[in-house]
Amino acid sequence: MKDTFYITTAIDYANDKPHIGHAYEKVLTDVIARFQKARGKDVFFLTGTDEHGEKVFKAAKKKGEDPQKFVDDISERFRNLCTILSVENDDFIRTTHSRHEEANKKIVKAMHEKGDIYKGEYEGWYCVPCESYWTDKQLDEGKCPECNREVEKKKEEGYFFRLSKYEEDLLELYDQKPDFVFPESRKKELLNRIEDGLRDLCITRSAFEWGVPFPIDDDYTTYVWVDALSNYITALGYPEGDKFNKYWPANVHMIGKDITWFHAVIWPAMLMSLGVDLPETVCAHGFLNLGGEKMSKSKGNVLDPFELVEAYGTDALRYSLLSGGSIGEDSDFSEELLVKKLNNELADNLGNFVHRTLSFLNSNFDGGIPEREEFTESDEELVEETRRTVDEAGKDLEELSLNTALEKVMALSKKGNQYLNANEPWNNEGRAPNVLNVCGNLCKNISIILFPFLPDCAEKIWEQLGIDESIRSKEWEDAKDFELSDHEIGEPEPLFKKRDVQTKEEEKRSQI
Ligand code: ME8
Repeated sequence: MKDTFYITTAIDYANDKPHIGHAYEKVLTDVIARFQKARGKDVFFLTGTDEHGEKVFKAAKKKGEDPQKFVDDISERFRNLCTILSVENDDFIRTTHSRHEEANKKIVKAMHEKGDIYKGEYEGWYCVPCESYWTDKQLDEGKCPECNREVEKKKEEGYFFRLSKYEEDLLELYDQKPDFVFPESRKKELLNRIEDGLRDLCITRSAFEWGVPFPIDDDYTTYVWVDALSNYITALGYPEGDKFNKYWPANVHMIGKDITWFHAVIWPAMLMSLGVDLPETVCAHGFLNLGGEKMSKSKGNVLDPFELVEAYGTDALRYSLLSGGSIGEDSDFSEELLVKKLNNELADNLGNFVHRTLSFLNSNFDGGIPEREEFTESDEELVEETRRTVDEAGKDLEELSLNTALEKVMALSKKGNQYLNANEPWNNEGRAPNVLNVCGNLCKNISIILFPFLPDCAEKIWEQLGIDESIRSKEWEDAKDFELSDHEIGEPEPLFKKRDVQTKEEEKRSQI
């Protein structure tokens, strides 16, 4: 049996349409899922929508819509987002679906049976956008310490989860499992907060709110975070589903840095209460800033991933998201940056190498990759460089360093261009078969290690190389082989079209 690999994204609030931050998280997760498949793992990739809670309810009311209809529409947009981004998720969980609601009730009941839920009263400051309570001490100049927005005083009688009971266990977890939270910098913040003391968590809301009915008391619904976090196991059919037995515990929960507390403290405490194994790693990615500023609707700098795909294509959007910087840090994103990368890196480097190679094969070798003789030193160098890149980029991906892995793939294509320039097959008939054999094979190998990042582009390269499904390997290690020989290729076509660096902003300005 194959090793399994279970990876999830956060489930997105169905209160508004998807933005570029959502696209970023899905693409990051998709790269890891595709890479693990290329490594031979049996991968399960889950994403979905978080459809309950006050924030979603208020958004539906504001539009004058029935909440279920409202979330149905928004959830559909998130599904479409996966499609246009070529994100290959295996399941899409919705928290308003009965498969989730019923399993979530079982989870709350099991925590209750364990003696971890009790009735009490809570008074605190509530932040609706974060769906979180804060104490006086935690507030930042009277505002929410997470998002800096206004909070409201709320007093509620409700049910509490004994989070405080798990304080020691959580500290032990952080001590014993150094990779539980990635990157390291996030761990320190969490440890400080745990060491400050954990308070029990109010896990119910009054029943008129939009949520899963609380299974212990009809007067309440379940707190949206207890509802949402459980998606990672309800989707697998917890408690006895085959998928649960097969894929749990998750290898990676990919989430944004703002929700690390919920995933790295509350979620493991819930799992400890249930007696269920803990996930391997909670990977907290940084935020995308737009033009150096935090993305916000009020600033009007929220970019729509649908518009960007429509304008520049999936590969260009995926590439610009993935090459922004290290996963744990915030990275800058803008339409201008996207176009620059499309022109300078995708078209001028990768597209150029593939097109030069294929066009030369087409016009000089009758549309085929010729046989070759012994490798010369120069050929050998490129072959070795390829094998090193496959190993090193693979290691980077295992360590969740996606941007450096992608840089290495692109550096290999640059090496291909340099090799062509240095060997000048157009001026050297004797060398030409070897050089073109190596370059044809390199195009094939690049497409294998490019596939997790830019699957559409890799498919196009395979097609132009005449490598159909029956002989197409996506296995990572196969990118080390230079075995294509006497092989007929397809029709060469440029992979990328260069674009003007005129963003919508500039367009607007030029119209004034
Ligand atoms: O937090 N850049 O949903 P959400 C990068 N429903 N990532 C960003 C981002 C940005 N500018 N803005 C948001 C929720 N994200 C909950 C999750 S999981 C059990 C429940 C990320 O729609 C954010 O960090 O507000 C989160 O991981 C994801 O997008 C969904 O955010």
